[in-house]
Amino acid sequence: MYTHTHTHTHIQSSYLYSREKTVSGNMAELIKTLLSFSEQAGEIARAVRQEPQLFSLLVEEKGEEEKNQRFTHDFKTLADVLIQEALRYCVAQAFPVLSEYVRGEESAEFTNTLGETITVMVCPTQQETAQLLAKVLNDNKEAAEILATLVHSDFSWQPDLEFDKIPSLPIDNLGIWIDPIDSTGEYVKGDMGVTLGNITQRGLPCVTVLIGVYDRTTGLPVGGVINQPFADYNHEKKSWQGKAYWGVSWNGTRIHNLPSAPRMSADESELAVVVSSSEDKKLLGQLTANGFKVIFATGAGYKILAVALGLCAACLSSKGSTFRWDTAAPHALLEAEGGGLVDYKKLYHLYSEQKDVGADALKELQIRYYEPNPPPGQKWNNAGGFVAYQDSSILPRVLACLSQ
Ligand code: 2IP
Ligand code: CA
Repeated sequence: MYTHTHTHTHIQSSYLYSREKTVSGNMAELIKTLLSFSEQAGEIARAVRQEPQLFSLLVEEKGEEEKNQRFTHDFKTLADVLIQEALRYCVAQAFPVLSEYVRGEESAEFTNTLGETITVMVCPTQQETAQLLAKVLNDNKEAAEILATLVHSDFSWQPDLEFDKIPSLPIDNLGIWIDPIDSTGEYVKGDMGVTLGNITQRGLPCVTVLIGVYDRTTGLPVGGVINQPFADYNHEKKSWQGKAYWGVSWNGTRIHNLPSAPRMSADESELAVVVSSSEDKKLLGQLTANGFKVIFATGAGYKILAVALGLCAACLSSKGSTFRWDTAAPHALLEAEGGGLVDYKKLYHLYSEQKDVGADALKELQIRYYEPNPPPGQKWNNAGGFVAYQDSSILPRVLACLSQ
């Protein structure tokens, strides 16, 4: 098995890799293209926020049927829909064989303030895209032009050295999940961020662009890209800088650009578990009573990324508050590190019966990304919750205290 880590790479402004020029179908090219796209998505996300008038124009409330169980007010933004549709376009251009296998959180329909419903898509030319976007933006041609320019820009970039180590694996049997902007609530609010230790609990740093790649036969994640458009704030320049992380795990190859931070050992007295603020209070009490440090953070993608970055030992969600698009990308990063993301309820049940969970059982319990849940459940809901880990030795300790 091949594993390699190095310090994470900031995407540089000196772009050398051009995705437009690569149409070959292998894993290395796919990840490069997705990473380059994620940087473009980050640019769109930042551009929309930096223009306050544009931003207020773009925000609209989600329809009743789309509302997340927990949020009374949930938002989707044109940035969300635009990023998703831009990925669909980008994949169709570079990898036609995958074009019908891109799934996303958002519906491409957007209603402008005049009540007109428009299907947002990227058109063959910048001019056509600008015309379409102008309709969404109540004929604000200037705003439409800025966005169309961003969408049609060729975001080529300098790949990090690890890329050369990704084997030329075939891609024909893969599928893609995108959550164009995870933590939309924080994106709309736009706060700078509140941190506890190394973890940002809320604010713009919790916003991520999540792109997960899975095997259509096994349903398991095989690659992923996470872009954090608002990772660091530069006070001098008064602007945000992004970070991007990627990982590949397939047929014994494990490679990623996550930092090689020292992993926490299960013996450490105070282990951090990151959870949603809506997590079950009894469960939180059991964790703290057993020496775990419980940290609340927003953003499903950000929380699991925190595990992949080694900032906490695990991320736990006991309820069905996330969807496949929230977990596919960070799950792939964890797999690339030798970790995983398993169904919480199934894991708990197995542990209760056997008081042990072996490697084979863990493989079985990994969340899969190919098939929807049977009715009456919500199609792509992670209904049994999940536990995300970098090192599986943490699981028995978490489970032991939960079954007390
Ligand atoms: C949300 C977002 C929320 C998360 C929720 C996701 O996705 O990541 O932050 O809740 O599960 O569905 P929490 O932060 O409590 O974990 P989106 O912002 O894309 O709707
Ligand atoms: Ca999400």
